[in-house]
Amino acid sequence: MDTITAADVVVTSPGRNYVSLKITTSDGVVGWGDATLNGRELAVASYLRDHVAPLLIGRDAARIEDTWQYLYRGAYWRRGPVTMTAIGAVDVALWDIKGKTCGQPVYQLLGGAVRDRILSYTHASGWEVSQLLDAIDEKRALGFRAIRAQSGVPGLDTVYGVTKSGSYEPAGRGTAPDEEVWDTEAYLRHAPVAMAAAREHAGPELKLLHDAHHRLTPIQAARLGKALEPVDLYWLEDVTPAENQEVLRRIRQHTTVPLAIGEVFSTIWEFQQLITEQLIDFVRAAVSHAGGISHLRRIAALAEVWQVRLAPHGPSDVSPVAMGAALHLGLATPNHAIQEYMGHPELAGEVFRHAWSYADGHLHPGDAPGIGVEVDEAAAARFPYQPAYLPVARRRDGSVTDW
Ligand code: KDG
Ligand code: MG
Repeated sequence: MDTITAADVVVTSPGRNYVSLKITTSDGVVGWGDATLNGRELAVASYLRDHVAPLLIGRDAARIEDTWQYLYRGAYWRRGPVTMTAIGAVDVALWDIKGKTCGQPVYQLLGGAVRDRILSYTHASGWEVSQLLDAIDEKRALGFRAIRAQSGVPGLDTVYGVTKSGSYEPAGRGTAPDEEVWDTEAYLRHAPVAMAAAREHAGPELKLLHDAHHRLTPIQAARLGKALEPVDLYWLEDVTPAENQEVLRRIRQHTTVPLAIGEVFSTIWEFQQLITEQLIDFVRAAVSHAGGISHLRRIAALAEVWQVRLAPHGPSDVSPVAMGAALHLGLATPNHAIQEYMGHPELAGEVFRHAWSYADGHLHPGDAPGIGVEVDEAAAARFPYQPAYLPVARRRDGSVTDW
């Protein structure tokens, strides 16, 4: 039996913060998992170090599902992003170990490839509409056939997904979150104009996506969906905060725009109503935040029954380790639709070496045994953790709203 002999947490900040879990076995096999939770990195690091790592020592590394059940059901205080990200890191590290032990890429252990490559989408953003159109051209020149488009909003200084300076990273460094002023009415006036310009510029074939980032009430969401119907979006993402899933029914009654939700959800139970009532078209959970490969696979299987497709979250805060894990799952999952690929800071390339690759609008996990992503611990040590937070949004009257 190959038992777990060590579970170590590596926190590093090559351009942004990443938390990785390294599991070592008695046979000397090392597996890596991603435990990054944007703006709450140290909470997961502590959960892993203080409450999970000691329980892993001596366990059979081959028993991935049993370990998942032990960490989920065996903890009375379960669910939630911190817990589920920690469990996800353990799960991915154990799949990595199993793949390395078998000498197979993980997608082979999941049943083998059901597609040759994975369609990906990236982000294009511009403060002015003309800059957005230029950004779309740049991303198309890189081969992308699916692009998420976000623009600035007249009258606002900060808008989700876009900056005046060009490059965009959701978390700001510092010991407290930046505070942004948000005006939903101004956004609702401008977003249909910007997206219509994007469609007119790009032509009919480009898959265009847009993220409303939890900002709307149900009736505002319904109105935006209707207004965007002529744009023929691939999806409209996170229209409402969606803790209250009943409201999605009302939105569905009013618009046929495809809806994508779920990057902040971490369990199948949070998706249950959205999927079984067909309130969404795409599941947006990340391997890292939703309990790893084992759990996201289960969410995808439930979604398949209801013709809902998997489209894993893949911004810069989903580390190259979780990106690799998502690609193995994507290659082997019939109802996988598309993988978000925002890219990572250049410095992250010094810490994470990955077998997955991008070419011509598509991603592939590669054929290295396991997940195919290794963390260079010496390089990681050169980039110590930097406090960083996602912003907080306030309405014009000063009250806090969803970011
Ligand atoms: O950490 C927050 C980001 O991951 C999130 O804002 C990115 O909405 C996002 C997306 O769709 O990539
Ligand atoms: Mg999103």
